[in-house]
Amino acid sequence: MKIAVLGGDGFVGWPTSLHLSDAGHEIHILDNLSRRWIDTELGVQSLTPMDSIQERTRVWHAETGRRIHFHLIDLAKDYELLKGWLARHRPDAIIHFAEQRAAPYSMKSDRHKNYTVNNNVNATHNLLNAMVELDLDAHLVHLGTMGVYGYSTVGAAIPEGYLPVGIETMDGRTVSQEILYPSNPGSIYHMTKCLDQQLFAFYAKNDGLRITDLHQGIVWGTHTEQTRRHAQLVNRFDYDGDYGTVLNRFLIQAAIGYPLTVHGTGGQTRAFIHIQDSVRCIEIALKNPPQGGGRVEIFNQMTETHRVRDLAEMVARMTGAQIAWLPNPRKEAAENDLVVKNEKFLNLGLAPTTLGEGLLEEIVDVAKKFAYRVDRSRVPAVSAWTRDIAAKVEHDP
Ligand code: USQ
Repeated sequence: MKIAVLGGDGFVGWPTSLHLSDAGHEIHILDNLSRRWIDTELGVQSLTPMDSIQERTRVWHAETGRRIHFHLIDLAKDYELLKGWLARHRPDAIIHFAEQRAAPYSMKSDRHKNYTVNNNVNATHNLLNAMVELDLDAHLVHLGTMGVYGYSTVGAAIPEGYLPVGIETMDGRTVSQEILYPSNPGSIYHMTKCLDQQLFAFYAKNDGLRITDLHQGIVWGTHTEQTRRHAQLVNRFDYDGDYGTVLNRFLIQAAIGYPLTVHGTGGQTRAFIHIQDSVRCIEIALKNPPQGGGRVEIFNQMTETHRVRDLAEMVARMTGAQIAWLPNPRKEAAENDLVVKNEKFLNLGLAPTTLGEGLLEEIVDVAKKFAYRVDRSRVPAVSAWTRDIAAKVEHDP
């Protein structure tokens, strides 16, 4: 297939591009390199030394003989450029990662809230709009988030996107209907993914676009089979308070002798998936496009759930690290349970990589290797969800 990977220079986009190129597909990365600009804005860098996208694709070609094409396009701002590119290339499938993905970054300031909403919502809408205008019947696979559901399960498992409900009619009958699971975002970033869901539902219904939305959990790990092949193919690996995600942060913190930064009681339960499974799931989704019919296909892309404090205790046992119990900069439930259905990927052949498989040590080793690149002052998470919380977090020693 000819596949456009929008946001193919990012944390999941890059290993996905390599995985699909390796599988024989013709890959075109469209990216505005915003993630690299945000590193510059924040004054942080990936723990792993990353080369330019042009250099990465050159090395991939030298290693494998396969080409990955790169096109510098801002989806949110350059509608005509995007439309022109799609008109010329008419890809068979489009994978859409091209959004600002960090919840703390999205809550930093009014400017960051505006940026995240404008960037994410415009990127998604520009893409859908152009596909209809060009009569492009490509399968669109979008990377969504488990965060669209919120994290309280009221004792029931979260289904894969849709919820059957019974509605009482005026004449006293009960009719059943299927609705999108009620969205309950916990940050501006997560809210943009809820808005994406509405855009997808409309364009699938109105224009018959074939869309798959993958509600992914928190990714852990950094390497995939392909990024291991050459030092310059390495994936990015974030440790800072805005972009580093919880388990990867704990592992890096353990490697540099920094106390593990648990927010609050660490009672938050979240869904997780290893980066290798993430790229496999995307391939499985590509191979199983929806047949149309006006309904968006939704998968829960996660393999395990864990409580934050259990992860911290596990990493502490494994490495001898200390745990720091910190005031929570976020507005979120202190404790929650979470049960998630993920049968669709399992039925399509996904064999999950779990925490128990020795990969945690590998991540600590990667972190130790590049520990000299860590700026310890950038480890704390300082983006607060409200002014009240900011005042508390600042005043708590
Ligand atoms: N947390 C800590 N200590 C830390 C960092 C985080 O206790 O040092 C806690 C947070 O308070 C939160 C939980 O760990 O309760 C998860 O935080 P996270 O930063 O690992 O994940 P999140 O902000 O939810 O976002 C990440 C990705 C996002 C993706 C999402 C999937 O950045 O792109 O959509 O995970 S999910 O969480 O399932 O919605």
